[in-house]
Amino acid sequence: MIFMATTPRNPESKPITPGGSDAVVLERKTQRVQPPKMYQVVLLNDDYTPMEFVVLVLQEYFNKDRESATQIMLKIHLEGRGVCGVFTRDIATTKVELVLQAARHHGHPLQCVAEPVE
Ligand code: TYC
Repeated sequence: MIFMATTPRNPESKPITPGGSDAVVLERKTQRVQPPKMYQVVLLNDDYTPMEFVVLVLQEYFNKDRESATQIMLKIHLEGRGVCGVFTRDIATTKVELVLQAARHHGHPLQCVAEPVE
């Protein structure tokens, strides 16, 4: 008898055990892919870093246009901190390192952290 390859014939829907009736058949488990945990990169206010430097950082490392970079900088200046972007963990920690490196290079005390998003 010839069966079509795409139509398994197993009317009693018992597990097919090629190795004989005592073979172990593992149930197939549905695999679900979870979205990655996300991290927000936060800039902190201080009294010494020039406003212009913070605006440039937001444009350079967080792809903000001049206007939204200025708004975010002012929010940080007034409220103490501000979110610059949300990323996967590796991207977020890399951005923090790049910002800290640039700040140190220019002699500014600007602080930047990554924190998990709830
Ligand atoms: N407070 C700084 C000043 O008055 C400006 C500033 C803004 C510094 C944001 C850090 O993340 C910061 N020069």
